Amino acid sequence: PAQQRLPRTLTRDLNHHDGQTVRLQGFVHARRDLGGVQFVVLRDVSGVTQCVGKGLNLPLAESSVEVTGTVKAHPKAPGGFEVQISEFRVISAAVEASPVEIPKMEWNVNPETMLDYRVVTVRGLKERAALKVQAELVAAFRDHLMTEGFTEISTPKIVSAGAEGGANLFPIDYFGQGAYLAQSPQLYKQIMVGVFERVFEVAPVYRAEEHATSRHLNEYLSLDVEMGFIEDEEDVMSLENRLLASIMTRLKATSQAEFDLLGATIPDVPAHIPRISLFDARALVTEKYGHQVGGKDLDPEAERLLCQHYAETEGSDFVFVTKYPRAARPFYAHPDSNADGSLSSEITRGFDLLFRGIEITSGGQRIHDHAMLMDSIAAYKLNPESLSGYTEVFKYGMPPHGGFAIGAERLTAKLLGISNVRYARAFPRDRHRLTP
Ligand code: AMO
Repeated sequence: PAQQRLPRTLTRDLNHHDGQTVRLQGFVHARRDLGGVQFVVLRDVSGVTQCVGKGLNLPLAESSVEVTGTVKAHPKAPGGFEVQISEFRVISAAVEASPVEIPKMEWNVNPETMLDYRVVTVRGLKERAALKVQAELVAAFRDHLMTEGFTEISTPKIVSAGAEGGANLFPIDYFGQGAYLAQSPQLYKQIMVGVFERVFEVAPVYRAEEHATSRHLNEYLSLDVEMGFIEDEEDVMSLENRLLASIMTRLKATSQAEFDLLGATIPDVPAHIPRISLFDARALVTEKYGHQVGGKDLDPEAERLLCQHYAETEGSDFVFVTKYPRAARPFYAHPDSNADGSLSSEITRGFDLLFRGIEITSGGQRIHDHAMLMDSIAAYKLNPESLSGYTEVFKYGMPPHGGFAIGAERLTAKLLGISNVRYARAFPRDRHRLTP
C-alpha cells in the first residue's frame, strides 16, 4: 500500500539524504554491466545519478525504473552521490533499443536524424534544458506582466484574414469556407485593449514561409503584448525593457544549472537599452563595417554587425531599432511625427529589438483613429471588407495603444547559444517537417 512506501526522492536532493535509504524513479539514462556489478545512471526530471547494484537484470536504456537504495557520498559520481541499490524494479520496460543513445547524442553529426527521433532525443539533458529555460521564460513573462496590471487573453488561431500582410498565410478549409491559420494575434489583441487596456497572449502562430533558415519556423510561440493609453512607442519600449530585465532576473534564480549545462550566460539588461533609428543603423553598418544593406530593413548580416557594435561600445546585448519606414511595416503602424508636429507619410512609430545578432521583437504604436485606419487600409490596397471585423471597433473610442511580440524560440536560442530555432521547440514545424 502506498502509505507504507518511502516518499519519492528527486536525484537533485540526494545531498539531504547522505547515508539514508531513498526511493528514486526515472529513466535508464545509461547502463553498464560488469558481470559482478551493474551500474545504472538514472535520469529524473531534476538530473542524473549513478546507482550501483549486484545481480540485476538490466532493462534496455530509456526503460522507466524504480530504485531503492542507500545514498553514499561519491566525489566522482555525477552530483557527488551514488545510490547503492537494495531493490530494483522495472516500471515500464523499453521494448526496443533507442535509435539514438541519449547520453552520446551529437547533433552536429546528423541533426535531421535527431529531429526524426525527436520523441526520444528530446529527453536528452541539453535538449530538455532548452525547453525548461523556455518554460521559465514564459512563466516570467506572465508574472511580470501581471504585476504591471496586464490580463492574459486567448484569441482565435483560425481566422478569416491575414494580420501582417504578405503572402505567408496557411489556407485551411473551414466547412467549405476559406480561412487561414493565424499569423499573429495582432488585430485581436488590439481589440482587447478596448476591454482590459493591457493584455498579453502566449500562443503559437503560423507562417507559411518556404525558406529554410536557422531563424524561421512555420509554427512558433509568440509572446504578445498590447497596452492602451500610451503617449507613444517609447512607453512600449520601456515596458519591454523592464519585462526583459525581470525575465533575466528570474532566469538567474531558477535556471543557472541549465545555462551552465549549455555553456551559456544570462545577459544583463541595461536600465536603458540603446536605441537607434533604422536610417542611422543602416548608415552605421555601412560606414563602420563597409556592409551595404539591401532592401528596406536590416538584413541578417546588418543585424549581426549592429549588435556587435553595441556589444563593443556599450556592453549591451540588446538594441532597439526605431522609426521604421512605412514601406517596411504593416498597415496598422502609427505614423511618426514630423518636426512641425504633423504626421509623417514616410516614417512610423514601429521598432524592432535585436538581441545577440538577431531580431527577437517587432512592435510599435498602432493607428487608433478610425478615419486614419481606413485611409491606411486603402493606401496598402487591402480589402476593407475583409478587415471589417477589426476596423469596426475603432468607431468606439479606442485609446492610443501599442505593443510588441517576442519570438520565444529566437529568444531562447540566442540566450542559450543554440544554432537553430528548431531546437528551441519540442516538435518543430519547418518546410520539410510535419512529424513527429
Ligand atoms: P513579426 O512578424 O515581426 O511581428 O513577428 C514578431 C517576432 O516573432 C518572431 N518571428 C519568428 N520566429 C520564428 N519563426 C518565424 N517564421 C518568425 N517570424 C517572426 C521574431 C519577430 O521579431 N504583430 C507583430 C508584432 C507586434 O507589432 O506586436 C508581428 O507579428 O522574433
